[in-house]
Amino acid sequence: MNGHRRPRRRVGVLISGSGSNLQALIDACSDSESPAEIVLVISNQADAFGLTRAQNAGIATRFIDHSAYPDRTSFETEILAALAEQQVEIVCLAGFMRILTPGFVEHWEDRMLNVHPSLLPDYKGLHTHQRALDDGAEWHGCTVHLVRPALDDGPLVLQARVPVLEGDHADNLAARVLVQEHRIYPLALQLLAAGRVAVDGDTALIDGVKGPISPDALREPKYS
Ligand code: NHR
Ligand code: GAR
Repeated sequence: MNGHRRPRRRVGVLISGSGSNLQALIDACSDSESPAEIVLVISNQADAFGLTRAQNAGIATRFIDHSAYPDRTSFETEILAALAEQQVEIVCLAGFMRILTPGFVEHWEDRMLNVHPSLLPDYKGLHTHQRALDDGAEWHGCTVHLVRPALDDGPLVLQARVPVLEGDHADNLAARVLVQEHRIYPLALQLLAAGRVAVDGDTALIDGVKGPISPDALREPKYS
């Protein structure tokens, strides 16, 4: 089975919470055609529901408690050891709530993805949905990007837009965006794992096309 294909890229996912994006990644990687395989899920919160999701899928899990370490670097050294032990090649942040030091980020340069609930570079940081509403934005959305040391920075890979509707509140707007996160995050991981993402400075190239691109663009002939 699969003997004629490249081995799957080994993926580690870092979480802190419910992990609905983790579930979307797990579901996509369960496809026998997936170029990516999730081999480890690490949480810095003991009670993160994402750990249960991983266990239910037969994926190895680790709880690494940041508060048990004197500083960020020693916490990250433990994460790096766990990732190395499982021979992880690509890291996905999925609601992981600890800022990573430049040393960790540089170790995973162009091999670490994050999903952010805005159309980056708009609305870096927190409370993105409320800020889009407060600005009267017509469009909002989400982005998958390669992680660089600066927060919510880095080459943009995929972006999905959602309309802001009359009467929207942050909660229902967030729910509409989350549906799209669950669509673009697995797609971006598949693209990276398949070697279809290149990086030129601050720009990601997806099959040679400058990112961010829309998931719909992947259905155009040049991508298939
Ligand atoms: N690290 C780097 N270097 N770059 C990014 O873009 C990162 C990152 C680490 C996490 C995710 C991001 C998010 O999902 C992420 C992106 C946590 C914080 C934060 O302030 C900021 C951004 C993100 C996640 N964390 C506090 C800290 O001191 C702790 C907050 C808490 O524990 O609740 O690390 O939004
Ligand atoms: C997602 O909406 C993700 O984009 C957001 O947190 C949620 C995590 O959900 N991330 C940020 O706000 C980053 N600043 P999940 O744990 O169910 O995947």
